[in-house]
Amino acid sequence: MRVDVISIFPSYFDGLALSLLGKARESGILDLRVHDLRDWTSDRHRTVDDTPYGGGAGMVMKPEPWAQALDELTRESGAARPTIIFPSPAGEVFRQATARDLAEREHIIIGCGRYEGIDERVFEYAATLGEVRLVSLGDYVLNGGEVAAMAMIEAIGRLIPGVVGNPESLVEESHEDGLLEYPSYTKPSAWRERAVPDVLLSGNHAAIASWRREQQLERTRTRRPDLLSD
Ligand code: 6GU
Repeated sequence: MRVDVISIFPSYFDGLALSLLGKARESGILDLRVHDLRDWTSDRHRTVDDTPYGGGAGMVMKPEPWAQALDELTRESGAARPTIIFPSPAGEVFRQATARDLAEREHIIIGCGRYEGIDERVFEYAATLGEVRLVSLGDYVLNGGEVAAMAMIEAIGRLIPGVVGNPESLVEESHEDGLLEYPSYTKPSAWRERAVPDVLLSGNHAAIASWRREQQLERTRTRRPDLLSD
């Protein structure tokens, strides 16, 4: 999978190379390229923003650098129509199902906006080049799309076959089956007056499986009832 990120703060993404995804990049499974939006400006000050029509607080990102960047990156990859993601608190909510869907794409472009947003015409133009998705991490506001993009890249990247060493570690996780994960324990079996639940030491695999399922349901009921109702 190829992922192109467009940002005015490309160094945000340096840390991604250090984590789990670093291995995926070295082995060629994930071709992650981070670009500076200012490289597609043509004025001396490398301007990416301007005042909003109609007035109001803050600045809006100018359309032309975005169009230049999207044109070049879609042309360059050669592949089919890319998926173009714009992280936005006004987008659809990013879920595990979203990550699974996006992990199948050949080419993803992520456009990270800053300031009060990007000129609306950029989204219309991008839709002529690929499939546009506005995606939010949740109901709170970040200063820009970079942190959200990193979360999405990590969630998507770890689902690409070969990125996570043991594929079984992907299935017994929170959200994979719509429930929260069951609790885990390791040695010692007694620690600071706290014992590991007896059933886990019993060797009875059927009993362990049903205990874990109950724990998942109970946790989901108390912490995330919304997951059970919708
Ligand atoms: Cl994707 N972007 C911004 N700026 N804020 C957010 C978000 C995204 N998701 C939650 N808050």
